[in-house]
Amino acid sequence: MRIVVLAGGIGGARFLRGLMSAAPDADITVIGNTGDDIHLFGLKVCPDLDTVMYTLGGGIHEEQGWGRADETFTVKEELAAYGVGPEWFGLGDRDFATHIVRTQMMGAGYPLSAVTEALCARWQPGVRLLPMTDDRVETHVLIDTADIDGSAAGDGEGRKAIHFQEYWVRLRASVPAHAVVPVGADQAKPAPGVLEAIADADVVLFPPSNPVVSIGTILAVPGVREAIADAGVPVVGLSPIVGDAPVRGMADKVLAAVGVESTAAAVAKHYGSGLLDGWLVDTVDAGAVEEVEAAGIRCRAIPLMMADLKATATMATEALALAEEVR
Ligand code: GDP
Ligand code: FO1
Ligand code: CA
Repeated sequence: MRIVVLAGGIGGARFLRGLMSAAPDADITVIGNTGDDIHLFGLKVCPDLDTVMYTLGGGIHEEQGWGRADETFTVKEELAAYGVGPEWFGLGDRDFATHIVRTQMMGAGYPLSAVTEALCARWQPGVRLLPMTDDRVETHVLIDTADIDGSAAGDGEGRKAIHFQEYWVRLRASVPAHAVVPVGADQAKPAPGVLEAIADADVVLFPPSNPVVSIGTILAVPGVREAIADAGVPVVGLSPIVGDAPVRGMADKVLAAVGVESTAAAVAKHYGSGLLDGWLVDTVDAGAVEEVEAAGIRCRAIPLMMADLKATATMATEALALAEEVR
């Protein structure tokens, strides 16, 4: 079976582990979000691609969910000693090597998709990991300047767009987001293999990744949403919202920015029945099943906490079973 998964970072990567355990013979292509990518110290950093690669390749910091296991921060400390920041973004020594290799290859003319393949030759994630695009896309978040500089609201300072990583990592999503813009997405082309993988898929899965800044950004690359709709295969998602809140992260803040409530049903309806055929919600949200089905999306309530590999594999099995049901 050929499975295409649209993935962000931690939610996507952890789900993929369960999927690989539930369907060991499946041919899995992961289309990874690159809207979180950021250039720091002259290096290109791809947090979500790296989170998937390290998680499936056995190099992830398990508790943290991102970055390398057994990490040290000597380079970051030395940079800080020169007064060179940003200090709010924790790049470790081992992780730095990945960004150096990536940036060096890109400087030599290789596209991100080829670089990702080269990095995966080391990590052997067991899936085909494709960036959503080889073009530069950067998610920016529109905030009120007054919320961060202490100036009085309405004093003419207005609003400004900041990089998504600054919004999440530096500000911890502590101020309202008024808009989320995947800058460059409208001009981006799907990376080689992306549209082909979707067209050849037997099923498309949306893991419990962030619906706005992970899956939403991938769907913002022209052609991707259309290819999924045109593939004519079951599209099944799992809710990242459990009990009306994200399990972790800032999905509630960025959902508010796009006018969507933080509920499992609202996220399903945000994707819409034109895209989504099936939706899994957590048992605590069983009350949402009727509302989702009324919107034309088949829905089931099952435990959706990825507490361990067994629980996550069961989620993946249920997602594949729902796909067969709607096929
Ligand atoms: P990120 O790029 O690291 O933020 O990762 P993703 O976009 O792939 O996934 C983030 C989403 O995963 C968040 O909105 C979380 O609510 C969701 N998430 C994390 N752990 C779990 C879990 O155990 N169960 C469910 N249902 N969602 C989860
Ligand atoms: N997340 C943090 O909360 N703080 C960090 O300092 C941080 C550094 C970092 C470095 C490399 C990397 O691949 C990921 C990193 N992340 C960090 C995680 C990541 O930027 C975000 O959690 C996700 O992209 C949110 O969607
Ligand atoms: Ca991310």
